[in-house]
Amino acid sequence: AQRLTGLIAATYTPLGADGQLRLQQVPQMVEHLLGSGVSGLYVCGSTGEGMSLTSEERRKTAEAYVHATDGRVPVIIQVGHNSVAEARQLAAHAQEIGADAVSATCPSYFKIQTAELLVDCMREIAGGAPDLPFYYYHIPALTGSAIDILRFMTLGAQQIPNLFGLKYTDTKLHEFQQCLQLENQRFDVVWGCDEMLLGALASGSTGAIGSTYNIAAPLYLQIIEAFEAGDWVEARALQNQAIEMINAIGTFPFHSAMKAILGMLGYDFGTCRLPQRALSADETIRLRQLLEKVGFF
Ligand code: NAY
Repeated sequence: AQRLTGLIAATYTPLGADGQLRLQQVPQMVEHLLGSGVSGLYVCGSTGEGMSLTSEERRKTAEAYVHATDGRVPVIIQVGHNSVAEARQLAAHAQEIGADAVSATCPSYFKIQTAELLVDCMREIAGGAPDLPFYYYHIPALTGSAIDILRFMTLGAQQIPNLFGLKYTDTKLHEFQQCLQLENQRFDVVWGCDEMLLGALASGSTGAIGSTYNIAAPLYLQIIEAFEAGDWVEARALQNQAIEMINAIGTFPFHSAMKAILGMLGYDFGTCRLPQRALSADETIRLRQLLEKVGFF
């Protein structure tokens, strides 16, 4: 399998006014993303509200993105679930429909305390899609499991045949850098914090998965370009623009605000499902004003 490179958009899941899936919006979004320079899709993650969908909805959403993408860029399906058995079935489905990779969070209701136990969970899930590369999705702020990620990857290298990499969604750049070095740099470690992309590039990142790549891929591609050209002043100024944009969005419930922005851009993806709340009409106006102030619109 090939490593992921460039910007991977963590896709949104389109919902209608009735709160149900509205997957006819997917092809148009995929064209927008590929046209804006995105080089992969990460489906049903945090951004895609994977945890708020039924398994049937997750399968349909995965199918819609895989079919619309039609092999042009890699599509990774996030299958994490509190039920390890359910996650394994979702992984098997991802392999069946021709996805390019599978990724999973750990169960999070019962907290995982040790790297050994996490290996047991992930071996079970990754085994559902034995022919696909598997990426553990490390996002301790949301799962609440504080395991030693370096130890997990070291053990996983021996015990999970298709463990290919890691989606690293934490802010510890030094730990991220060490993950890249592990086992003779064997793992594809993908960065997950858009506001720190430049720092991650400096630490050796070659791929990043994020939500704001849905709306601002060209800005982030400019950061990568400036970084590669060694133009640090420019790279910092561009990253600063991204930070200001993210801070404006983060004034509101993040993913609901992102879905509101998609609407402003002409992609009606509805709003987020419970337990996330929608923005009020007034908040949507303020969001637009804040984004105008930072130069996004
Ligand atoms: C996903 O959808 O699974 C992700 O890729 C998560 C990455 C995002 N983190 C969260 C918690 O949503 O893109 C980031 C994040 O939205 C961004 O850095 C702004 O904080």
